[in-house]
Amino acid sequence: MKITEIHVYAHDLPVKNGPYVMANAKVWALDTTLVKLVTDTGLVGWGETCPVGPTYQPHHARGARAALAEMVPALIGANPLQPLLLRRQMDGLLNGHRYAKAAIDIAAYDLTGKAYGVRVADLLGGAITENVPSYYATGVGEPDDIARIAAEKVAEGYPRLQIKIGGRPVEADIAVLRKVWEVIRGKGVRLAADANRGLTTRDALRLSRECPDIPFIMEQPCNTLEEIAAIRGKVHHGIYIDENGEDLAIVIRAAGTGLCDGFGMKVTRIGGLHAMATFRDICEARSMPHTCDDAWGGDIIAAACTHIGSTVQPQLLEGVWLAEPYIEGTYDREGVKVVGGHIKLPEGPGLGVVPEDGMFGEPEFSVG
Ligand code: 0XW
Ligand code: MG
Repeated sequence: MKITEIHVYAHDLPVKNGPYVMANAKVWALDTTLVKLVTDTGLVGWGETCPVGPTYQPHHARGARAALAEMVPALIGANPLQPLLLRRQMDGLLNGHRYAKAAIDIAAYDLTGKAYGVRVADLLGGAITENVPSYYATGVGEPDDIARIAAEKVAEGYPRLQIKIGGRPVEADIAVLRKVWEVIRGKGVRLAADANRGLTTRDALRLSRECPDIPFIMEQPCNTLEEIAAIRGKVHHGIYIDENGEDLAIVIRAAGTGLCDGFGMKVTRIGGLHAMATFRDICEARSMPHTCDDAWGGDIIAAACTHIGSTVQPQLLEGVWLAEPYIEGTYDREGVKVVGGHIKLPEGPGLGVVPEDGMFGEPEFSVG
């Protein structure tokens, strides 16, 4: 099979009741990038990448499209059924920019699944569940508001909550975590306090010391791995790395040196589903829990995260986060949805999401 055409689209995803607030980003709408691979067999595959604004990570929407524009002319004629070789070819065309390469990788998995008549989860090793647990991520907010949302989401069936903190006086974050704990205590819900790089080491230490009775994990408390290493031995809580987990080499280093207890991981940041499966296996080898998320994105990203999430050992899966509860609209009739805190694995073949014809308008650019 050969790739004969590649089309790249930009598409707007408005945030319901925006903005969504994190320590370093406030978002009202997301600019997502869709990739359509067309082959000489007539089969097509879809990929997507969607940074959550330009300040969350060193990624941005127009950067993704510029990186794709750099690579796609040379991908005409490539075999999409060989994601590893495709990744190596992309690495030979452009250094880094894994979040853009991920859109091609996801589309290649979609095509491969369609070509063999199987789901992407099967290509990734096999699904262990058809009903994949999710988690709910609140924004940064006031104690009463966040505690109300926490209670609602637990009642809906979410097995885990992630409370956003950071970017303000740490007293406010401590008050939010205390209030949330009051309403969810005893309900068996796991808790993460995600600072999205937004705490100083001083405030991260204070947060942990003032909440020794609340069993949250601290997700990406500080900006750099060095800052995390500095607080690692002094805090009472487990630490997960998210934004700093930029590639597999960092994951190996963090796991190998005991820098963290788990990860928040994004399919596009690590380079796509191929790299994400390797990440999953590294974590399994060291019994490290992790999420299978993305920064943001529509149904293609949601399906990709759900397929890989379905293959993770249940005791190590911290959930698959979807943007679906926060955005309007779906790419096909069904969409990929969180219901009762869980996501039904799409049936496939491939990703199992077939965007409606013309729904992204004219491509921003095409080759082939
Ligand atoms: C909750 N998320 C997976 C989605 C937001 O874009 C950021 C994020 C995180 O864990 O940092
Ligand atoms: Mg995070």
